[in-house]
Amino acid sequence: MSKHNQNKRLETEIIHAGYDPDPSVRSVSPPIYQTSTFAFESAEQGAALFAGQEKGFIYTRLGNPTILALEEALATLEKGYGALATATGMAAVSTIYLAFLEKDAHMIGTAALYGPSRTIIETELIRFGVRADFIDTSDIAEIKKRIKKNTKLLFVESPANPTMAITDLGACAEIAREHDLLLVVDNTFASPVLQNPLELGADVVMHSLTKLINGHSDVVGGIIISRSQELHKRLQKVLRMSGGTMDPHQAWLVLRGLRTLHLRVERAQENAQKIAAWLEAHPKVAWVNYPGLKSHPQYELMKKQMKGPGSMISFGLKGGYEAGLKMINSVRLCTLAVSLGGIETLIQHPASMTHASVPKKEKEEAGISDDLIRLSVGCENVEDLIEDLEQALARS
Ligand code: LCS
Repeated sequence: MSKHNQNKRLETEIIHAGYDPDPSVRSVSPPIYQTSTFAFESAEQGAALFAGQEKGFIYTRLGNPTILALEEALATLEKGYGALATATGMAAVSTIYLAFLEKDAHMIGTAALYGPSRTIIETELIRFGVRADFIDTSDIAEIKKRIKKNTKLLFVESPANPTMAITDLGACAEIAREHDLLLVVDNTFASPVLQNPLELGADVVMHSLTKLINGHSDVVGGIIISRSQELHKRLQKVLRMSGGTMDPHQAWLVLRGLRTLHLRVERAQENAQKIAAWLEAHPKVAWVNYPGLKSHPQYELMKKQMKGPGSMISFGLKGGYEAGLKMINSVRLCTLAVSLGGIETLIQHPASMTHASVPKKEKEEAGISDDLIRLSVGCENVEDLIEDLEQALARS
């Protein structure tokens, strides 16, 4: 545990948590332990390590010092007992499902979940009898109605991808406690800078590290942070066996990106707030979903449970799908690409891209309409971004 891990303020923890200068050579940047395995001093020591009687590293799938530095940093930032780094965000999702959903179990999930987080249940886990109700989790009464005897998990994404709907996490935590369910929150869109679900009563938090936390669109990764030792141990057991663990070099890259998280989140959010207001006032724009606008249905809830609305916007044009396609084909500074949370602004069409795996009817019910365009606002100069969006709208 780093000496900096002493309840310092968030900006300080982002920069220091998880690592102190290495005692052997005093390197300020953490070493990359690019090794698959660790030598034992003796056969007896190897046996003691495997038996858990001695602490130490054995084999990188089971643990590695560079990966541990990232895990400790994120456990600190999300105020959890412990964290587990995974190969991708989807490895985090599937580890959570594998750990907590047994044969014939039922799950309640946010309808506008990242496409594959939903599709893996509906097309793969269904083979083991697992069923899920994907609903608008911002409607708390609806969650209560869907609970069954075999419901094990309440899996919430807030803000949701790509509708930006916000779910009351405190209310969900209460329901989860009352009905003996686990509340898991995908906190990718907020990052620990804007929202700490464990503090609001969640049991497990996860992120796609590919997004805001790494922040440079050059690495994939995921993380699972648990409230308790019991949950952490359960997830650790499943992750180590199923093998969706992280590589040391990947962990080092994510740690490097993490160290500027607060600066990037603040700047991108400032840009997003200006762009959302500008879009809302534009004559060609039909609607804008951004939790920082008073027109957002959960604007007050956002102010209550988040420190800010973030940098993701979705919107539709009066000219609908056709006009939207022309617009995203006409951007010059913004990049037409999936993913989000990087320093560069990305634009995409969820119905045919990130959420293509979700059937049309379910997409419509979840609010992922054909005209929806998603903008991940980056850290560029906001005037340059608005000029680019303006010229693209002129062509739409
Ligand atoms: N959770 C959320 C909220 C996501 O947005 C994504 C990926 C994942 C989990 C999965 O993470 P990955 O395995 O990709 O690291 N979202 C993407 C998106 O909206 N565009 O491209 C990927």
